[in-house]
Amino acid sequence: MKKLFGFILILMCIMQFSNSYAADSIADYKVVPLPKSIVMQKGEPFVMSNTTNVVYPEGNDLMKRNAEFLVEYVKKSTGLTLTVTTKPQKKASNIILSLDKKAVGTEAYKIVVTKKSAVISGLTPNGVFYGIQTLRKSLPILSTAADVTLPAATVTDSPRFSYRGMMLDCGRHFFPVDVVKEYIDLLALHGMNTFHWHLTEDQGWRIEIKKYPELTKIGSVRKHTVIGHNSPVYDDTPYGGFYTQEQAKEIVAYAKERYITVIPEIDMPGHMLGALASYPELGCTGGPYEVSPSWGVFDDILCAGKEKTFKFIEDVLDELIEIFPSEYIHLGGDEAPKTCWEKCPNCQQRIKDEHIVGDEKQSAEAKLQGYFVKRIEKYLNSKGRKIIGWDEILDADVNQSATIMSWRGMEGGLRASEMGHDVIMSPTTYAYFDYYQTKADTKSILLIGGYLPLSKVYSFEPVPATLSDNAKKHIFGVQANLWTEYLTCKGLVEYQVLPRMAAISEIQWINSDKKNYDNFVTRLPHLIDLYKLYGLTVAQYE
Ligand code: TNX
Repeated sequence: MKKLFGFILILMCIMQFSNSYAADSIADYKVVPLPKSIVMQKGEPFVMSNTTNVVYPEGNDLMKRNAEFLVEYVKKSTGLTLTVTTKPQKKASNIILSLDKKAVGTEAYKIVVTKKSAVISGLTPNGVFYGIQTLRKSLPILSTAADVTLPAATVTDSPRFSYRGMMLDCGRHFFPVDVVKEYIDLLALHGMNTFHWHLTEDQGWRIEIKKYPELTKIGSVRKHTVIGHNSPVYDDTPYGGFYTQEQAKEIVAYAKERYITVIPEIDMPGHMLGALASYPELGCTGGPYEVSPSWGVFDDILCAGKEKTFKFIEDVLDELIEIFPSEYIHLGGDEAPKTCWEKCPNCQQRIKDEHIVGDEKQSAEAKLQGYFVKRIEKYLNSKGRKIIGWDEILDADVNQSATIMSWRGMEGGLRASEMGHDVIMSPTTYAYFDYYQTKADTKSILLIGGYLPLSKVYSFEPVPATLSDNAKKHIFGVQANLWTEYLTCKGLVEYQVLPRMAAISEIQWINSDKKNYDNFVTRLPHLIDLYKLYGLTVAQYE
C-alpha cells in the first residue's frame, strides 16, 4: 500500500511538473528577427503569473510606458494580468526593466531570465523596448490564462542597420488615423524605428497646410478613380481624405511612444497634380490641372522657373517641420519628366540665369532638378533638417549631404554610397510590397504587378561585398515600401505586408552570415499566429 502511495505521489509530481512545463505554455526566444545570441542556462525557469510585477525605475516616464506596453502585450497573448510598479516585491516574481549605463549600443538590449527574475536592460529606453518586443514574441499564445514558463537564458541583441523603415503611400489611397496607427504598431512589433509617410501625390494631397487651404479642399479629392490597370473606364465616386495637422501630430506622438520617427514625404517636383490642381499658377503652363483619377507618371510638374514655386514649397515645409520633428524630410524627386521644363520660358530663363549647362550625361533640365533640390535642401538645412530623395536626384547633381533612397534596384544606392552619400536601400527587386507575393494571387487579386515572394525578400543583401569599405559605411538603412494604387482598404494593406515584413525585419536586424531562410520559416508560424491574434489579414507565402 505504502509503495502504491509513493508511486501515485511520484506520478502526481510528474503530472504537476509536466503541467507547469506544458509545451504550450513555455516561452521560446527564437523569434523574428532572431536575436544575436540566445544562451540557455541550466537553472530553473522564471514563472510568469497573475502575481508577476513589471518593475520600472521610478521617475522615468519612458520606462513606465515601456512597462505598460509589456503588460498590454502579455495580456493579449496569455490573458495574464501583470502589475506595473516601481518596487520589486520580494515574494512575487518580477520582470525588471532597467537602464544600464555600461551597455553598448543605443538600440541594444539584454534579457536575463533566472528563477528569481526576468531582467530586460539596455542603455536606452529604446533598447529596452526592443527587448520587450522580443519577450512578447517569445510568449505562447494562450486561449485561457495560465502561468507561463520562461526558461532560464541570456538573450542579447542589437540591430545591424540604424535606419529600419517602412513606407506607406497615403496619396493613392487614404488610410484613416487608426489604420496608420495599426501600421505603426506593426513597425514596432518588427523592431523598426522609422515610418516614412508618403503624403502627397498626383491622386491626392493628404496633409493640411493652413496657408494653402485649397490643397486639401481641392487637391485631396479626385472626381473618380480608374478601374483596373488604367482602363478607359472610371468609377463614379469622388475619392478623398486628408490628415489635419492635429491628426498628424497625434500620429507623430503615437509613433514616438513606440520609438519610431515619422519622416514625411512631400514629393517634388513631380507627382504634384494634387497641388497643381489647387494652385495652377505653380505649374509651367498655368493649367488647368486635375487631381489625377488614374495611375502613372505625369508630365505636369512644378515649375522650376517661377519664384512662387519656391515660396510655396518653403511655406509648406515651414508648417511641416512644426508637425514633424524628424531629422530628415523626404523631398521625393522621383519620376519627374522634363517635357514641360523644356518648353517653359520661365524654366529656360532659370537655366540661363543659373548658368546651367547640359552635357552628354545630363540635360540642362535634368540639372535644373539639381538646382531645385539643392535650393530646398539649403532652406531645410537652415532650419536644422536634412533631406532624403529618391535615387533620381543623383542624376541631377545634388550635394553629397543628400541621403539617397535607392528604389530603381540597388544600382543608384551603390553609386551614391561610392560618391559619399548616405544611402537607404529599398529596391523594387526586394522591397516593393505592392508587388504580388504568390502566383495564386496573380489570378485572384488585382495588384500593380511584379512578383516578390517571401523567400526573395529574405535573400536581400543590402551591402554587397564588392563595395569599397568606405561606401559600405554609408549604407545605413533598409526600408520596404507599400505603394497603394491598388490597395483600397486596410485588409489589403495588412495582406501585402504580412508576412513579408517579417523577412525585411530580419534583414534590418541580423548580420548576413546568420541569415538562414529554412530556419526563418520555422520561426515564422508563431509570429503569424500573433498577427492573427490581433485580427490581421496574412498572406500565404511561397
Ligand atoms: C514607382 S518608387 C513610384 C511610385 C509608384 C510605384 C509603384 C517611386 C519613388 N515611385 O510612385 O507607386 O513605382 O510600384
